[in-house]
Amino acid sequence: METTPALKAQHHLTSHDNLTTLQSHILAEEAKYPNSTGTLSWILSAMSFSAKMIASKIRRARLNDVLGSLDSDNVQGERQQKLDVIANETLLRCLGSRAGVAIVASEENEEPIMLRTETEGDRKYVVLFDPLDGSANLDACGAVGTIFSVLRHDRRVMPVERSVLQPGVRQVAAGYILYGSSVVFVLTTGTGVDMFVLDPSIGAFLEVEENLRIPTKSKNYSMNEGNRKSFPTGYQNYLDWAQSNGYSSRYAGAMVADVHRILLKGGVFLYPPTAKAPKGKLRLMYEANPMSMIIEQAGGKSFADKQRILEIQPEDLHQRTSVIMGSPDEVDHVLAQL
Ligand code: P6P
Repeated sequence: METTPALKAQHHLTSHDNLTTLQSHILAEEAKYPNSTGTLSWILSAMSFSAKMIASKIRRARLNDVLGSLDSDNVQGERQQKLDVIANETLLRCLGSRAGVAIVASEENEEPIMLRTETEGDRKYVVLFDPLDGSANLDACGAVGTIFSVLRHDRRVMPVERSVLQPGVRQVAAGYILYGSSVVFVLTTGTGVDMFVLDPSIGAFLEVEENLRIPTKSKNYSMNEGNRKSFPTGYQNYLDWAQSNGYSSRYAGAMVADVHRILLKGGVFLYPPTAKAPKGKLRLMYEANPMSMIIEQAGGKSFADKQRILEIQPEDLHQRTSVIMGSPDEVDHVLAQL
Protein backbone atom coordinates (compact mmCIF):
# COMPACT_ATOMS: atom_id res chain seq x y z
CA MET A 1 0.00 0.00 0.00
CA GLU A 2 1.34 3.38 -0.92
CA THR A 3 2.13 5.45 2.16
CA THR A 4 1.65 9.17 2.07
CA PRO A 5 5.10 10.73 2.14
CA ALA A 6 5.59 12.55 5.41
CA LEU A 7 5.03 16.22 4.94
CA LYS A 8 8.38 17.92 4.85
CA ALA A 9 8.41 20.84 7.22
CA GLN A 10 9.40 23.97 5.39
CA HIS A 11 12.54 25.57 6.73
CA HIS A 12 11.52 28.22 9.25
CA LEU A 13 11.48 31.83 8.15
CA THR A 14 14.40 33.78 9.53
CA SER A 15 13.88 37.37 10.56
CA HIS A 16 15.22 38.77 7.30
CA ASP A 17 12.67 36.70 5.37
CA ASN A 18 9.83 38.44 7.16
CA LEU A 19 8.02 41.35 5.55
CA THR A 20 8.16 44.21 8.04
CA THR A 21 6.44 47.53 7.50
CA LEU A 22 7.36 50.78 9.22
CA GLN A 23 4.11 50.52 11.17
CA SER A 24 4.83 46.98 12.42
CA HIS A 25 8.42 47.99 13.21
CA ILE A 26 7.19 50.93 15.31
CA LEU A 27 4.77 48.67 17.22
CA ALA A 28 7.44 45.98 17.71
CA GLU A 29 9.81 48.61 19.13
CA GLU A 30 7.07 49.87 21.46
CA ALA A 31 6.40 46.31 22.69
CA LYS A 32 10.01 46.14 23.93
CA TYR A 33 9.14 48.71 26.61
CA PRO A 34 6.32 47.29 28.84
CA ASN A 35 5.66 50.69 30.40
CA SER A 36 5.33 52.36 27.00
CA THR A 37 2.13 54.37 26.50
CA GLY A 38 2.39 54.26 22.71
CA THR A 39 2.69 58.06 22.48
CA LEU A 40 5.99 58.01 20.57
CA SER A 41 4.58 55.35 18.22
CA TRP A 42 1.70 57.69 17.41
CA ILE A 43 4.15 60.47 16.61
CA LEU A 44 6.27 58.26 14.34
CA SER A 45 3.15 57.04 12.53
CA ALA A 46 2.19 60.70 12.01
CA MET A 47 5.61 61.22 10.38
CA SER A 48 4.98 58.19 8.14
CA PHE A 49 1.53 59.47 7.14
CA SER A 50 2.92 62.98 6.46
CA ALA A 51 5.74 61.52 4.37
CA LYS A 52 3.30 59.68 2.11
CA MET A 53 1.23 62.83 1.57
CA ILE A 54 4.30 65.01 0.91
CA ALA A 55 5.73 62.39 -1.46
CA SER A 56 2.47 62.32 -3.38
CA LYS A 57 2.45 66.11 -3.74
CA ILE A 58 6.10 66.23 -4.84
CA ARG A 59 5.54 63.52 -7.45
CA ARG A 60 2.74 65.59 -9.00
CA ALA A 61 4.19 69.03 -8.32
CA ARG A 62 4.94 70.03 -11.91
CA LEU A 63 1.62 68.60 -13.08
CA ASN A 64 -0.31 70.56 -10.49
CA ASP A 65 1.80 73.61 -11.29
CA VAL A 66 2.61 73.78 -7.61
CA LEU A 67 6.27 74.43 -8.33
CA GLY A 68 7.61 77.88 -8.35
CA SER A 69 8.01 80.08 -5.33
CA LEU A 70 5.55 82.08 -3.32
CA ASP A 71 6.27 85.79 -3.14
CA SER A 72 7.31 85.28 0.47
CA ASP A 73 10.49 84.36 2.33
CA ASN A 74 10.82 82.06 5.37
CA VAL A 75 12.50 83.00 8.66
CA GLN A 76 15.81 82.10 7.07
CA GLY A 77 15.29 84.82 4.49
CA GLU A 78 15.06 82.08 1.84
CA ARG A 79 12.52 82.32 -0.98
CA GLN A 80 9.77 79.84 0.00
CA GLN A 81 8.80 77.21 -2.52
CA LYS A 82 5.08 76.47 -2.55
CA LEU A 83 5.86 72.88 -1.57
CA ASP A 84 7.79 74.13 1.46
CA VAL A 85 4.57 75.62 2.76
CA ILE A 86 2.47 72.59 1.83
CA ALA A 87 4.94 70.19 3.49
CA ASN A 88 5.01 72.38 6.58
CA GLU A 89 1.22 72.54 6.79
CA THR A 90 0.96 68.77 6.28
CA LEU A 91 3.32 68.06 9.18
CA LEU A 92 1.69 70.62 11.49
CA ARG A 93 -1.78 69.16 10.82
CA CYS A 94 -0.70 65.53 11.22
CA LEU A 95 1.24 66.18 14.43
CA GLY A 96 -1.44 68.54 15.71
CA SER A 97 -3.83 65.61 16.02
CA ARG A 98 -1.42 63.63 18.24
CA ALA A 99 -2.13 64.20 21.96
CA GLY A 100 1.45 63.38 22.86
CA VAL A 101 2.91 66.43 21.14
CA ALA A 102 3.28 69.50 23.36
CA ILE A 103 5.33 71.69 21.03
CA VAL A 104 6.30 71.62 17.35
CA ALA A 105 9.13 73.68 15.87
CA SER A 106 9.76 74.08 12.17
CA GLU A 107 12.35 75.73 9.95
CA GLU A 108 9.39 77.52 8.38
CA ASN A 109 8.07 79.08 11.60
CA GLU A 110 9.98 81.75 13.53
CA GLU A 111 8.64 80.62 16.92
CA PRO A 112 7.82 77.17 18.33
CA ILE A 113 4.11 76.33 18.21
CA MET A 114 2.48 75.32 21.50
CA LEU A 115 -0.06 72.67 20.55
CA ARG A 116 -1.52 72.10 24.01
CA THR A 117 -1.72 73.82 27.34
CA GLU A 118 -0.54 72.14 30.53
CA THR A 119 -3.89 70.35 31.01
CA GLU A 120 -4.55 69.03 27.51
CA GLY A 121 -3.24 65.59 26.43
CA ASP A 122 -0.18 63.87 27.81
CA ARG A 123 2.13 66.36 26.03
CA LYS A 124 5.22 64.25 26.49
CA TYR A 125 7.17 65.27 23.41
CA VAL A 126 8.57 68.12 21.33
CA VAL A 127 8.86 67.52 17.57
CA LEU A 128 11.19 69.62 15.42
CA PHE A 129 11.45 69.38 11.65
CA ASP A 130 12.74 70.79 8.41
CA PRO A 131 9.71 70.07 6.25
CA LEU A 132 11.41 70.17 2.86
CA ASP A 133 15.18 70.29 3.04
CA GLY A 134 16.86 71.21 -0.22
CA SER A 135 13.63 72.54 -1.73
CA ALA A 136 15.59 74.75 -4.13
CA ASN A 137 16.31 71.47 -5.97
CA LEU A 138 12.63 70.92 -6.72
CA ASP A 139 12.45 72.91 -9.96
CA ALA A 140 15.25 70.73 -11.37
CA CYS A 141 13.62 67.51 -10.15
CA GLY A 142 16.45 67.07 -7.64
CA ALA A 143 16.24 65.06 -4.44
CA VAL A 144 14.68 66.75 -1.40
CA GLY A 145 13.94 65.53 2.09
CA THR A 146 12.13 65.93 5.40
CA ILE A 147 14.21 65.80 8.59
CA PHE A 148 12.72 65.37 12.08
CA SER A 149 13.85 65.22 15.68
CA VAL A 150 11.91 64.17 18.80
CA LEU A 151 12.73 65.39 22.32
CA ARG A 152 10.98 64.77 25.64
CA HIS A 153 9.05 67.88 26.70
CA ASP A 154 10.80 69.38 29.74
CA ARG A 155 8.02 70.90 31.86
CA ARG A 156 10.47 72.32 34.36
CA VAL A 157 11.79 75.06 32.08
CA MET A 158 10.22 78.49 31.77
CA PRO A 159 9.14 79.99 29.49
CA VAL A 160 7.76 76.64 28.33
CA GLU A 161 8.95 77.02 24.73
CA ARG A 162 12.55 76.85 25.98
CA SER A 163 11.90 73.11 26.36
CA VAL A 164 12.87 73.01 22.67
CA LEU A 165 16.46 74.09 23.36
CA GLN A 166 17.91 70.74 24.45
CA PRO A 167 21.22 69.30 23.22
CA GLY A 168 21.07 66.56 20.58
CA VAL A 169 22.11 63.84 23.03
CA ARG A 170 18.60 64.19 24.55
CA GLN A 171 16.80 63.19 21.33
CA VAL A 172 14.59 60.11 21.78
CA ALA A 173 14.12 59.63 18.03
CA ALA A 174 15.37 61.12 14.77
CA GLY A 175 14.79 60.39 11.13
CA TYR A 176 14.54 61.61 7.61
CA ILE A 177 12.52 60.92 4.50
CA LEU A 178 14.39 61.18 1.18
CA TYR A 179 12.16 61.90 -1.82
CA GLY A 180 14.51 60.62 -4.52
CA SER A 181 14.30 57.89 -7.16
CA SER A 182 12.32 56.13 -4.43
CA VAL A 183 10.92 57.40 -1.14
CA VAL A 184 13.15 56.24 1.71
CA PHE A 185 12.35 56.56 5.45
CA VAL A 186 15.38 56.24 7.76
CA LEU A 187 14.70 56.09 11.51
CA THR A 188 16.49 55.67 14.82
CA THR A 189 14.93 55.52 18.28
CA GLY A 190 18.31 55.10 19.95
CA THR A 191 18.96 51.40 19.32
CA GLY A 192 20.36 51.41 15.77
CA VAL A 193 19.20 52.67 12.38
CA ASP A 194 16.51 51.08 10.22
CA MET A 195 15.61 51.88 6.62
CA PHE A 196 12.27 51.57 4.82
CA VAL A 197 11.21 52.15 1.21
CA LEU A 198 7.71 53.25 0.18
CA ASP A 199 5.81 50.83 -2.04
CA PRO A 200 3.42 53.33 -3.65
CA SER A 201 1.22 50.54 -5.00
CA ILE A 202 0.19 49.59 -1.45
CA GLY A 203 1.02 52.85 0.37
CA ALA A 204 3.30 51.18 2.91
CA PHE A 205 6.94 51.66 3.90
CA LEU A 206 8.65 48.22 3.76
CA GLU A 207 11.80 47.53 5.78
CA VAL A 208 14.87 47.01 3.58
CA GLU A 209 17.72 47.45 6.12
CA GLU A 210 17.79 46.61 9.82
CA ASN A 211 20.52 47.97 12.15
CA LEU A 212 22.26 49.70 9.23
CA ARG A 213 26.02 50.35 9.74
CA ILE A 214 27.97 53.08 7.94
CA PRO A 215 31.17 51.89 6.20
CA THR A 216 34.20 52.69 8.38
CA LYS A 217 36.00 54.36 5.50
CA SER A 218 35.46 55.33 1.87
CA LYS A 219 37.38 57.77 -0.35
CA ASN A 220 34.44 60.11 -0.90
CA TYR A 221 33.79 63.64 0.32
CA SER A 222 30.73 65.81 -0.17
CA MET A 223 30.88 69.63 0.12
CA ASN A 224 30.20 72.78 -1.89
CA GLU A 225 33.72 73.48 -3.15
CA GLY A 226 32.49 76.76 -4.65
CA ASN A 227 33.01 78.19 -1.17
CA ARG A 228 36.59 76.90 -0.97
CA LYS A 229 38.28 80.31 -0.88
CA SER A 230 36.43 81.29 2.29
CA PHE A 231 36.92 77.97 4.14
CA PRO A 232 39.19 78.15 7.20
CA THR A 233 42.70 76.96 6.28
CA GLY A 234 42.31 73.51 7.87
CA TYR A 235 39.44 72.64 5.51
CA GLN A 236 41.45 73.82 2.50
CA ASN A 237 44.35 71.64 3.67
CA TYR A 238 41.93 68.68 3.97
CA LEU A 239 40.77 69.24 0.36
CA ASP A 240 44.40 69.27 -0.84
CA TRP A 241 45.07 66.05 1.14
CA ALA A 242 41.94 64.29 -0.15
CA GLN A 243 42.58 65.26 -3.77
CA SER A 244 46.16 64.02 -3.45
CA ASN A 245 44.87 60.67 -2.14
CA GLY A 246 42.45 59.74 -4.87
CA TYR A 247 39.18 60.87 -3.25
CA SER A 248 36.11 61.53 -5.37
CA SER A 249 33.50 64.18 -4.77
CA ARG A 250 29.70 64.01 -4.89
CA TYR A 251 27.38 66.86 -3.92
CA ALA A 252 23.60 67.01 -4.39
CA GLY A 253 23.04 70.34 -2.59
CA ALA A 254 20.45 68.71 -0.32
CA MET A 255 21.74 67.48 3.04
CA VAL A 256 19.38 64.50 3.19
CA ALA A 257 20.51 63.22 -0.23
CA ASP A 258 24.22 63.75 0.48
CA VAL A 259 24.17 62.24 3.96
CA HIS A 260 21.98 59.29 2.87
CA ARG A 261 24.51 58.41 0.15
CA ILE A 262 27.31 58.57 2.73
CA LEU A 263 25.32 56.48 5.25
CA LEU A 264 25.05 53.70 2.64
CA LYS A 265 28.38 54.03 0.79
CA GLY A 266 30.65 55.73 3.32
CA GLY A 267 32.57 59.01 3.09
CA VAL A 268 32.27 62.39 4.77
CA PHE A 269 29.83 65.30 4.39
CA LEU A 270 31.15 68.76 5.24
CA TYR A 271 29.62 72.20 5.47
CA PRO A 272 32.49 74.34 6.83
CA PRO A 273 32.19 77.94 8.03
CA THR A 274 32.15 80.30 5.02
CA ALA A 275 32.28 84.07 4.53
CA LYS A 276 28.51 84.04 3.92
CA ALA A 277 27.82 81.68 6.84
CA PRO A 278 30.66 82.18 9.39
CA LYS A 279 28.95 79.82 11.86
CA GLY A 280 28.11 77.30 9.14
CA LYS A 281 24.86 77.18 7.16
CA LEU A 282 23.03 74.13 8.46
CA ARG A 283 20.57 74.46 11.31
CA LEU A 284 21.53 72.68 14.53
CA MET A 285 18.11 71.74 15.94
CA TYR A 286 16.32 70.24 12.95
CA GLU A 287 19.10 69.36 10.50
CA ALA A 288 22.47 68.71 12.16
CA ASN A 289 21.18 67.11 15.40
CA PRO A 290 18.81 64.53 13.87
CA MET A 291 21.25 63.64 11.10
CA SER A 292 24.05 63.37 13.67
CA MET A 293 22.00 60.97 15.82
CA ILE A 294 21.42 58.75 12.80
CA ILE A 295 25.07 58.82 11.72
CA GLU A 296 26.32 58.05 15.26
CA GLN A 297 23.73 55.28 15.74
CA ALA A 298 25.08 53.73 12.52
CA GLY A 299 28.65 53.85 13.84
CA GLY A 300 29.74 57.17 12.34
CA LYS A 301 30.92 60.49 13.80
CA SER A 302 29.54 64.03 13.63
CA PHE A 303 31.43 67.20 14.61
CA ALA A 304 31.29 70.98 14.34
CA ASP A 305 35.00 71.74 14.11
CA LYS A 306 36.38 69.90 17.17
CA GLN A 307 33.06 69.67 19.07
CA ARG A 308 30.68 66.69 18.91
CA ILE A 309 27.49 68.19 17.45
CA LEU A 310 25.15 66.26 19.76
CA GLU A 311 26.77 67.94 22.80
CA ILE A 312 26.22 71.52 21.61
CA GLN A 313 23.94 73.38 24.07
CA PRO A 314 21.56 75.33 21.80
CA GLU A 315 20.84 79.02 22.45
CA ASP A 316 18.38 79.65 19.63
CA LEU A 317 15.88 77.51 17.71
CA HIS A 318 17.30 78.50 14.31
CA GLN A 319 20.99 78.65 15.19
CA ARG A 320 23.40 77.36 12.56
CA THR A 321 26.45 75.12 12.81
CA SER A 322 29.26 73.83 10.66
CA VAL A 323 29.14 70.10 9.98
CA ILE A 324 31.61 67.25 9.48
CA MET A 325 29.74 63.92 9.53
CA GLY A 326 30.15 60.42 8.11
CA SER A 327 32.45 57.41 8.31
CA PRO A 328 34.56 57.49 11.49
CA ASP A 329 37.91 57.19 9.70
CA GLU A 330 36.91 59.86 7.16
CA VAL A 331 35.80 62.32 9.85
CA ASP A 332 39.13 61.70 11.61
CA HIS A 333 41.01 62.63 8.39
CA VAL A 334 39.21 66.00 8.38
CA LEU A 335 39.72 66.66 12.10
CA ALA A 336 43.44 65.90 11.70
CA GLN A 337 43.74 68.90 9.37
CA LEU A 338 41.86 71.43 11.57
P1 P6P B 1 24.72 75.27 -0.57
C1 P6P B 1 19.64 73.19 1.42
O1 P6P B 1 19.35 74.56 1.17
C2 P6P B 1 20.60 73.14 2.60
O2 P6P B 1 20.00 73.69 3.74
C3 P6P B 1 21.05 71.71 2.84
O3 P6P B 1 20.07 70.77 2.56
C4 P6P B 1 22.25 71.55 1.93
O4 P6P B 1 23.19 70.62 2.41
C5 P6P B 1 22.84 72.97 1.92
O5 P6P B 1 21.78 73.88 2.28
C6 P6P B 1 23.36 73.34 0.56
O6 P6P B 1 23.93 74.64 0.68
O7 P6P B 1 25.30 76.54 -0.02
O8 P6P B 1 25.79 74.28 -0.98
O9 P6P B 1 23.68 75.47 -1.66
